[in-house]
Amino acid sequence: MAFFSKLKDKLFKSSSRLEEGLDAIVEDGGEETTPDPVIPDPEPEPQPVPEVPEPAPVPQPAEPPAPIPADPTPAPPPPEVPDSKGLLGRLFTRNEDRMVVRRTLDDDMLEQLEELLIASDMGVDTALRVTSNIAEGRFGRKLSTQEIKQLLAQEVARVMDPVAKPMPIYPKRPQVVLVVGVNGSGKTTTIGKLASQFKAAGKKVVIAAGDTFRAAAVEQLQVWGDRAGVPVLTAPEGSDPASLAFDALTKAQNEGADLLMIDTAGRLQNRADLMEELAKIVRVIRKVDDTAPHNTLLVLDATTGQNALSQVETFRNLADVSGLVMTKLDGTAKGGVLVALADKFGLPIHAIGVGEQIDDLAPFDPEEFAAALTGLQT
Ligand SMILES: Nc1nc2c(ncn2[C@@H]2O[C@H](COP(=O)(O)OP(=O)(O)OP(=O)(O)O)[C@@H](O)[C@H]2O)c(=O)[nH]1
Ligand SMILES: [Mg+2]
Repeated sequence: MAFFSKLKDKLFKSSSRLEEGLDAIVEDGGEETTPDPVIPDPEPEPQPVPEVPEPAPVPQPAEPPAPIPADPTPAPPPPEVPDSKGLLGRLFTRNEDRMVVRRTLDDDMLEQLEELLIASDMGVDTALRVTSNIAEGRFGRKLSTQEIKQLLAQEVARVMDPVAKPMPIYPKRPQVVLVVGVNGSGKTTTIGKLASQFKAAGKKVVIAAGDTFRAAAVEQLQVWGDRAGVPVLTAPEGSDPASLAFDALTKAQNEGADLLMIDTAGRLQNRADLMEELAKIVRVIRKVDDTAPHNTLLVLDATTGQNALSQVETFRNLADVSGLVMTKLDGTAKGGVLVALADKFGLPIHAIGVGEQIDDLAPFDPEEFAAALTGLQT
């Protein structure tokens, strides 16, 4: 799948860390083995004759015998030239290729696996659970790196499956989406990307520039609004973000918008005043619509690793976080933190950011993510 290779490329740092670690673990105490016949051949079978011209089932009525001059024998199945040519050589190469290092799954190996997963930011609890699931029923078996990758990807996908949910869209108009997170996590960028996607899906979107602290923040959001083709409602620098949110919602209602996305200033968990301000935004928009906000998205930066866990805890206590977006999964070796988040909180993961461009926001797909994270070739 095209997207898979893109995600895998983008998650290169996470997958290469895991891959290198797994290779080292298996090689440490492993031994070369010929392939176990039970283990499925990871190489794709050679495709039968895609290059051979179609035999044209219906005879061409009065055509001269011209069109396919190169093929004098019409009926017999095409000789499999590549196979017959180098059969011995091929078998030989394949045997060579398929000599694999395997290591017996024992306590030592499990411990090393746990350490590797912890080092990949999966968190201690999740790493232990994942490894014990891998070990179950397989203790004493010889496993290759590829087999461990498959098992690991399977376990990761199992943890992630229940949380992979796109941002829900409700019939309520305007649906209010409040976007929160610590400084620099990617809130503004994510709003721009989401606005562009919703607009492309036919929604009438409005953005409110609730980060009124910095003039630059408003300008940045306006750039994203222009890119996405979506209006941005602003207030003067230093004005009260809650009153901007109030005005924006009133306006969005009057204009019949489908979605109002409210950007907010980045706030560190330890700044009580900023946290209080966020609570005020929520109180004030509820005066216009007591069901708002309908989504509170917490944007997390994957490069912060384990700190993302405490961010979820803090923001969840303060603003009823309904879903997560994890940004900057490109270029970090800490992608494993997403597994820890899913395992610990079970909050929906709506999307992942894999770059700075407008289309670098992907829906979260557990199987793709698991394969990309573990470096599994599919
Ligand atoms: N590589 C990469 N960079 C990203 C991604 N998302 C955001 N960024 C970059 O991260 C930086 C911060 O992004 P912003 O969107 O400004 O973050 P913010 O949360 O709005 O920041 P504050 O408003 O200052 O709290 C910018 O340089 C973005 O281009 C992503 O998925 N991948
Ligand atoms: Mg911002």
